Amino acid sequence: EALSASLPHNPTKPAEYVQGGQVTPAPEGAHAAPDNLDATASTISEDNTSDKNGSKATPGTNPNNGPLQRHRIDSGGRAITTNQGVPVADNQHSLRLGERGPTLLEDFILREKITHFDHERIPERVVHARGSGAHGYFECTEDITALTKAAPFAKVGKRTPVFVRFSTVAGERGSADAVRDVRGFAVKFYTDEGNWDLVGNNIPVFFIQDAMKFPDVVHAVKPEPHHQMPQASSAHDTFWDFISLSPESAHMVMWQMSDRAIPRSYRTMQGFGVHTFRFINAEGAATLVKFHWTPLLGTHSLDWDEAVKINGADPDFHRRDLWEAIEGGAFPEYLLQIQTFTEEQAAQWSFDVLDATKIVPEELVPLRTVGRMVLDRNPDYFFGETEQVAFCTQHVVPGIDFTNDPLLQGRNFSYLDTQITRLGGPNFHLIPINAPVAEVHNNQRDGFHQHGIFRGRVNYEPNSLAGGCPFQAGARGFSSFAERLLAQQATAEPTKLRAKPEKFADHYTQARLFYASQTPVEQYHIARALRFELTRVQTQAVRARVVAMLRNIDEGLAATVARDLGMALPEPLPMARAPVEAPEVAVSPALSLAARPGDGRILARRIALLVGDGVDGAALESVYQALVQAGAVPRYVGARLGVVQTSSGDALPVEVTIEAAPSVLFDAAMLPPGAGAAATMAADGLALEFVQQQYRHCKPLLVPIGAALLLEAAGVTTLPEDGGDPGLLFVPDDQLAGAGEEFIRRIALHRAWQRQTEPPLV
Ligand code: HDE
Repeated sequence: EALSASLPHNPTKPAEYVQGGQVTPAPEGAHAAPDNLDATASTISEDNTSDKNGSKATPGTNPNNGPLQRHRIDSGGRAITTNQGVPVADNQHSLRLGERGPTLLEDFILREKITHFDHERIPERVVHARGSGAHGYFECTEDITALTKAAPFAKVGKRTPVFVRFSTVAGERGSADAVRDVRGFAVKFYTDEGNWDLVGNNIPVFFIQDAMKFPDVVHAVKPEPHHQMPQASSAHDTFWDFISLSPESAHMVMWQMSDRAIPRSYRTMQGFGVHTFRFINAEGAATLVKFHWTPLLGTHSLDWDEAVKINGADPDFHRRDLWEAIEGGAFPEYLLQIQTFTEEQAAQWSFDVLDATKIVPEELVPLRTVGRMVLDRNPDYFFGETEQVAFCTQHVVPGIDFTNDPLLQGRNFSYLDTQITRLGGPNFHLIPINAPVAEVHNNQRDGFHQHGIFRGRVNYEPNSLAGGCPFQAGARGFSSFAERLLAQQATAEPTKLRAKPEKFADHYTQARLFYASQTPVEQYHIARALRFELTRVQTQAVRARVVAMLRNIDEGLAATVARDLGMALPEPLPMARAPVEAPEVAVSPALSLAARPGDGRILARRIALLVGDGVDGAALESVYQALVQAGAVPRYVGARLGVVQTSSGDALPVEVTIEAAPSVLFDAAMLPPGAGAAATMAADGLALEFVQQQYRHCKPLLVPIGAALLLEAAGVTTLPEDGGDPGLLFVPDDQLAGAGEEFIRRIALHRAWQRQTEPPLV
């Protein structure tokens, strides 16, 4: 009482309660909000209504439409103006002295237009430069208020608007999508207690354990500095040089060489928060947590040969897929799943949960579904939203806190810092896509691009002239978890040092776990990827060091890669610490892509129906309609645009040509129903190549028996011996009308990898 009475200026500032060098608790009531303010007021209520964004969003709509709405510009029915709003009479001609005379400096309209144009580019992100974004919402589906007080989990059914950006890491802004790379999976939650950014990847581990090495690993994978090659590729000397000298990357490299690094779609890949985070509940109790996003459509990838060709046929493959799926109403949906555990549990494990090169196997701590995320709206303006969105790992809200993972700690510095260069100053939070839906009040003023018009003369705290406002939120605000560091260091008090915990030195146990948990075809793909990458590496010693590293992961894998590179098996790389003899989990089926086949839906899958003169129009129409009903995107693909004549004399429109939409852009195909059309195609090299690639890339094929000759002409003469090719559906021509359903079931299987041989059959 006496203390607060003696501090008239700002009774909410704890530092003012320091007595004798000790921080004493603030007096009762000191942190309370002023009487005239509803301390529980939030900008979005649990019922999805909001005074601030005014959306009164009904379930299924995106409450974030509101705040962005007032920034949208629609020039329909409007005249061109200058940036000062002056109507422009002529936007075609500069001002000159006579038709053939010099242009006049006076032409402010020309100068404004050109000057703006000259400055239209901003620096691209130093990593993750190429990305694609989408709006949506997160919905809490399970009550976890016992674990966290974070706003998105306040109530089952609560929806929080999100913006998501998927990205590749190494390539530049204009590089191709289907490259071998990690994918960024960054989610910005616009919660009523401020923005929470969960800036994850589609791979749950990372190359390095300490932020100190991040500039090095990025320099190594980016195009080499002397000639700026190769673009968006890790298949070069500097990358593998770094990897082979950084054995902590062994686990990550296994993931990166797996099919995870060539996803079929952003809609068919998982996302991971990677680091161990902390949940904090209302009582201030902490639980360690790992975040997982799981796509309902399952996890599916491309074939490497296919990916290479896609990059030529459609460099925007993933961007287009996401865009078209959302435009078509096939909204991508992911479950948010968590693994939670205590410090005490984690301390028992053979790996350190602060080490970002380690996972917590699902067999050790099962996943628990707590919410779902639906992406239901494409951005209006790529630059304004997808390019200018600024994710920062340090954007957390009450209920979420960090751990001491040294990679995460470094990220918490880097993201805010990088935006200042990229977005031109410290006010990037005012850019509409970054602006919180929650209100922002503080005394951070001025700087480039300030948009606010702050009222009053007070821009400091503590103050009395503005009644102490804005005041400290106290118990309502974010306060860091009071972690007791000494308790972790049983033996000694911590000293300043540059070092790692002991368990960080085990680089191979989980690399082995990952490889051992892959299906044979996935293991084959890893070997093939390593062979490809290392063949591109020119320095023998680098190749040898990588194979030496592989020997510590799997002798069979090392032997295969060495054989394929035509080199002798080197000695294994010395290990900093022996792998764990009896790890908690030795094989984790959950690590295989096959573990998540999806829910059987084929939403926005692209299916080619090959057509030529003489095809059975009714059969085609029936399969086409069945595919449309299933949410897929069928296309009549022919040799040229126009129409083909069906066997019954009708005209069937060709929607796209093989030249413009080659095989790799389709997930499956139906060969032409009608021997005549099949025979014509068998004489067309492009059509043959189409069928060959559908087959080589293990895609489901609906083969009318009458068109089997086209398959043969394409070189598919020997079918897998045991007949075990679920991707080949032969149907008698008179039964095609009912074949759609079975075809859809085969498409949902994604690929018939059984077909893959070395060398490929066709
Ligand atoms: Fe990032 N990372 N990163 N990163 N990262 C950036 O921030 C960084 C790491 C991730 O779509 C940059 O805004 C450091 C792990 C994504 O806009 C930069 C370290 C994971 C995105 C940066 C890491 C990520 C980024 C570049 C090691 C997975 C794209 C531009 C300590 C959990 C976000 C930018 C978007 C972007 C730094 C490691 C994910 C420079 C220092 C681990 C998804 O700040």
